[in-house]
Amino acid sequence: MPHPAITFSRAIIRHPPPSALRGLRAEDRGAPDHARMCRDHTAYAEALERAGMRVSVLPPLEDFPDSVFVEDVALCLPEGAVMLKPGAPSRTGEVAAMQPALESHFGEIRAIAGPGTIEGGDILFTPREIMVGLSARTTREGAKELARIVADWGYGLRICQTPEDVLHFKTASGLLDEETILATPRLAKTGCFAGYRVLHTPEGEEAAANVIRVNDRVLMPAGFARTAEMLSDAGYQVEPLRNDEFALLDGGMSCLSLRF
Ligand code: CIR
Repeated sequence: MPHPAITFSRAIIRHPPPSALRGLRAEDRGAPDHARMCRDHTAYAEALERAGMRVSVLPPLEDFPDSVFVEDVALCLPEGAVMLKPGAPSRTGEVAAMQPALESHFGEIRAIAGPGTIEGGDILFTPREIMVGLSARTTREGAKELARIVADWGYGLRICQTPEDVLHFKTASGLLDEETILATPRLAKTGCFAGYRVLHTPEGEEAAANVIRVNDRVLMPAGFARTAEMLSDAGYQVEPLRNDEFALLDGGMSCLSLRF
């Protein structure tokens, strides 16, 4: 099994509120079922724990239907946390609600002031660099502000392009180890992963790209047998998790946690 890219010991997640039924979605394929969402969320937390993380579960925020997708509001780095600035107006208030939870873990908290916007789903942190995909949620100004904010921590930031009609850069990619990325062929074709080893999602399984490497295992959405087999054949310990309800809101493995 290839070495993990980064090791994690803690995760922060937030309980899905009943209002999640009204969460944002690119295409309406029906509302998620709240009870099933809670069940899958618990299973996700347990999977993080099995991977060796201590998981803090924050209370639900009824005023913010998408607040279960905590990844979008902060970037957690070893040197400190950066509060981000969602491009979706209904999600702006989630940032202030998250900050107190991070203050107990990080000595330094910085923040994107705007006017640019940037969501965590568009940020792929690798041991070499921070990649940011511009999207309908993440602007060039937002990416450039993040670059300025993390420069004195020694990080280089590379701006890429999230494919059109794809919510986030990491909807179509996930880091598997320090040099390997799982990506949809459409995103990989842009050349943004030059210098990395890239594994492509099989045709028809593009929705499996949003995996997360957590210490000794890869968490991935269940129901993508060919991707699971490909990753397993490549030496990864794969843990498929039910994600149908979150997928109705365009959410996947990475969005549900902040890991550090
Ligand atoms: C949204 O549209 O903002 C949510 N329904 C889904 C956010 C998913 N987040 C992520 O991929 N990082």
